[in-house]
Amino acid sequence: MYYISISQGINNYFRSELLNTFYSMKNILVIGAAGQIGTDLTMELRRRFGNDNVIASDIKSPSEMVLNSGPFTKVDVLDKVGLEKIVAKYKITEIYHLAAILSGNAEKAPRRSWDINMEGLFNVLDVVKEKNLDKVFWPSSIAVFGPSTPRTNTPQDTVMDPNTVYGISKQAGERWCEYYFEKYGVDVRSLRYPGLISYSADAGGGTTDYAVEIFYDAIKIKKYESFLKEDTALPMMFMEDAINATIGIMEADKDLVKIRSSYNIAGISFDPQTIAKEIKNHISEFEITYKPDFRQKIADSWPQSIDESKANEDWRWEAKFGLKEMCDIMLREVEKKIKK
Ligand code: NAD
Ligand code: AKB
Repeated sequence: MYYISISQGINNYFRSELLNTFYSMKNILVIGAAGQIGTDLTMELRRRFGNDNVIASDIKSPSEMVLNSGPFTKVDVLDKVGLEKIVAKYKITEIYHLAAILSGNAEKAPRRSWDINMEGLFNVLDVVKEKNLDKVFWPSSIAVFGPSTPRTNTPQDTVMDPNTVYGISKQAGERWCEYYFEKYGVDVRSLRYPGLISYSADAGGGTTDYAVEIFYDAIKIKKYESFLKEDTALPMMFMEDAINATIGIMEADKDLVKIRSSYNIAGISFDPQTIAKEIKNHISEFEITYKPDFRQKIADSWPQSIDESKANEDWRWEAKFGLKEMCDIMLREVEKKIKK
């Protein structure tokens, strides 16, 4: 017994030393950590790589969960000098750059949104290049596609004619990411996220936000007025899948990441009437009505479903959550949150 506990102690000691050595090799900066993805991504990165090794940053304060679990620092991604100081102070080795203005909000402030989305990306890419950081993640979106793109099973390489400020910035961003990889060897990795569905933080002003809001209204008032028409199908993804894809591509061997613009990932495709039906299976009184607004036109220009075969082949990506599993979790977690 005595010997076993000593050997366990030694094992534990070496395991924690090993983890410390591993952790100390990796210091991650998350920019946009107060947002919908940043909140969940920061927590998962901290769980995997250690709280102190994941520095959260944003222009606004993050959730208490993020604030209380590790370092947080305010930074405007447009302030390159500020960014450099943080990179030096925390000996950052890799960056997840999430700060952006999403599709709906960007249409309300085009030039400002362009500046944040593009100048922000340039600042991050330049810091990674100049300070010789290991790698950087930057998300693109299904918004890179446009009205002339094939709308079902949209291929990785196809016509792209985005007609929103946000979509144009994502398409330009993809080109620049590939350019920085080819010209300067910056190890940039990127995914074209579908609409993301989560409960930890609110959605950030996009066209797919209805698929998050609907759960809150279904639980609070048993009805929802959708700003998209009933048959507007879009690709969506549960956040846990999105986080796994994000960390998955960042942790993949460099040689496996063959596309340096951005990878298609598919998720689940559904329209408002289908998700409403699934919610009704849990809340029988739930009713949905439709009042399309300016976001309808944006949604009409985006794919309905995505071909993700390159991501499946290159770095073995596979999603786990279907519509039913996602709705079960969302209803349970949003209810808990509302009751708190
Ligand atoms: P979000 O709006 O919820 O979060 C963005 C965060 O960036 C916010 O917390 C905001 O305060 C911060 N930010 C804005 N301007 C900043 C600045 N100048 N400096 C520092 N921080 C700033 O967005 P999200 O949904 O978390 O999206 C994160 C990224 O993923 C974005 O690039 C977005 O385009 C992309 N994306 C998101 C989705 C989705 O469905 N959520 C889908 C496709 C792509
Ligand atoms: C948006 O609707 O703007 C985002 C996205 C799909 O990029 N959710």
